[in-house]
Amino acid sequence: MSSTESLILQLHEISAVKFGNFKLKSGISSPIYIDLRLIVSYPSLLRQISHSLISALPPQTPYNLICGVPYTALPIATSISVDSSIPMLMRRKEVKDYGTAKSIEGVYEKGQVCLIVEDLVTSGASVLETATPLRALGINVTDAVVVIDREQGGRETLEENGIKLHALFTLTEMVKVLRAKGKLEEEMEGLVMRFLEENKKVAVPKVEKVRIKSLAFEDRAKLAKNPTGKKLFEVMVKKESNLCLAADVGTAAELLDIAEKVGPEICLLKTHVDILPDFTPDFGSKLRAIAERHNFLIFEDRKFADIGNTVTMQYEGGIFHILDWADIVNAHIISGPGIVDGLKLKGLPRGRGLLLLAEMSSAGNLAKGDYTAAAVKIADEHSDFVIGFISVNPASWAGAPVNPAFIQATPGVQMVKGGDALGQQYNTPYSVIFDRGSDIIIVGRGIIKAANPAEAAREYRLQGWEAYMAKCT
Ligand code: 5BU
Repeated sequence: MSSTESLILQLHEISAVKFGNFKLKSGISSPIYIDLRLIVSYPSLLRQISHSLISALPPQTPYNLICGVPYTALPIATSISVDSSIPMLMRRKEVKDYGTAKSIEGVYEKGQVCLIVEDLVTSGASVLETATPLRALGINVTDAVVVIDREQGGRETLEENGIKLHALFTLTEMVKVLRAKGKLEEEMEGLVMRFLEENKKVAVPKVEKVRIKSLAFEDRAKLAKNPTGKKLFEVMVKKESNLCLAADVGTAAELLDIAEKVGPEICLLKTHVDILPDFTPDFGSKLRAIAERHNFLIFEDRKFADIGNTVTMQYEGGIFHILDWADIVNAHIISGPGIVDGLKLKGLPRGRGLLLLAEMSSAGNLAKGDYTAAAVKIADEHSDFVIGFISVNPASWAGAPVNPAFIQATPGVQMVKGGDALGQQYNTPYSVIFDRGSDIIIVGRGIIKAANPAEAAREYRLQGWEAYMAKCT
């Protein structure tokens, strides 16, 4: 019996592979269920798997670091590291909002090569989620080794991202061995093979969708008609940053302080000026001085929503004089295109830009479907003043492709998918930029609540930029 056959039989023996009728996390029913977390209870099997994984690599495979995809592959990676005396790195799935807020733990140098270890590859997304922060730190990732390849597009997706996949066996091979060894009835084999075939078809379009190469920000800057839109693209390129800080702090003094600290990492700083109890008329000029020093733009998240005539007054007047200091403001389109005419009347002569709210990040919001499409239509009619959208999933927008001169900026971003107690919904930087097709990540509490906001901002910038680079190659 080959060592692969022996491994497959042992996995079946400990019920890490089961046949029957299982409801998967995604809601679909599956005749096969694989749970390699169980191997931590069988040390000799764990050792055997680690040895086999290393043997599965071609002899010339370059690597001097090992990183397991959290969580199932962590013990496997640890076992390989201990066995081969090659140091390991650990990726945090959730970045702590205290301490150092690092996503990669361990000692490394730029230019080292890290082998990624994973238990099961389906689409390849989880391997990429681990490769992205490593690459962002200057660590090379060229190979990934995995116990089981589900053959659902993962190999191809990783190949396109410069990662060669080495698998101990495919799911089909596993099913064939179990059938040959009498562990599986013919009928169940048929059910499983049919299930795999059907799910292969489901996975393909998803993989192809994320592979549409994006136009670089440099090229999009040339298409922008509005000077602020153009400048924003240029700042992003110059600073290698697609990070917007949502500076929702308690006072104007704190806001100016965090702007100074985080300034080098961001392309844009977003304010809610009406939450600052110590606002004074010189706030705008103070913030603009910091923005100039660190080369970022200022976005007042005012969310205008009234008729054109009213918003002209709200934009330039009152206590805040937003028009004087904010490069960018945003507006709902609930009141119709007149709101854009009103804001444009004041903003365009000053070279300002406008973002339209096409989608929102909060649970149950009503900005979807026809509403989102209406925002795109209004933007097209005012592309001299509108610079883009607040959006959540622009890659999913139906109809004609959106003009690449428009910038997509997405709130609801943290290192881990989740939400808060009041309806906010979070996606990761990688998923927002790479999967959902946005350009700018807007991050508030993920940065301002970190013990070291500048360091946290740097981590968000690197992840956001790496995801953008991955989209352009
Ligand atoms: P957070 O701390 O990262 O959750 O802050 C998000 C910021 O983005 C906050 O200032 C919100 O007002 C803002 N926001 C949002 O969260 N969702 C939206 O759809 C829009 C703005 Br529009």
